Amino acid sequence: QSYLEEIRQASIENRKLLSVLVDPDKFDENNASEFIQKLPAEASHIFVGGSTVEKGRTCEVVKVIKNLSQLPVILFPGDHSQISPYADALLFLSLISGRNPEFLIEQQVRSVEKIKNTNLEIIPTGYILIDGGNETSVQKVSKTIPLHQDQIPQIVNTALAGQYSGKKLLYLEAGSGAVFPVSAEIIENVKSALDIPVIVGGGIRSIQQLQKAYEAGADMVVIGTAFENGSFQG
Ligand code: 1GP
Repeated sequence: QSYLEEIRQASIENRKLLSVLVDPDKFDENNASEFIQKLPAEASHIFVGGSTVEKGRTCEVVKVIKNLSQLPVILFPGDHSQISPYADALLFLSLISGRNPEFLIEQQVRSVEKIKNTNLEIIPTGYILIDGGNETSVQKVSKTIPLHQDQIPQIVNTALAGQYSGKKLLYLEAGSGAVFPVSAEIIENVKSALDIPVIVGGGIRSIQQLQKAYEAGADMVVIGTAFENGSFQG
């Protein structure tokens, strides 16, 4: 079974995917079963990760979720400390919109010892940070400047550079808690230029925004904050 293959297949068949992002620092194990039960029926994946996570928390959280849910659990790590062998797959991220070697290669090299003896499926993923109207923690932690929403050719070229260098997924990120999500125009342009599946996340809080992202061509949408605090406008 390949999780990447499932995402690719869904993309080909135009079956839209919805990933719920769990930030281990904000996850309350005591309410875990309630949280899982309340997830929308459309949820297809659970991502686990955050910009900064207290050491060791990721493993605990992944184990709790794996016990309660059948959904694939995919790591979406902010750094190498957030790698857990109990998850199903790992987005092996490179922050290709930025020019900070720490998140282009250093964290990746540092994660190898933790990954190489696990069964985690490694999914090379190009990660592009786009301005969402506020300074998000990914911007602060990565010390990179997001691409502006107007810079569409630059965003498309960055995405294509990711695909040409072998990334299997492309993630358009406005940052957790973004004021506004990645625009439909950006998603349309990136999707039509690329052959690989496109993931979109950051600042999506309503069914309208979710539909808009899907209609623009997102294969998978990631929602964290709005499910975390129960504020999603369904
Ligand atoms: C962050 O894209 C995700 O990486 C989710 O963002 O918390 O704003 O939903 P939100």
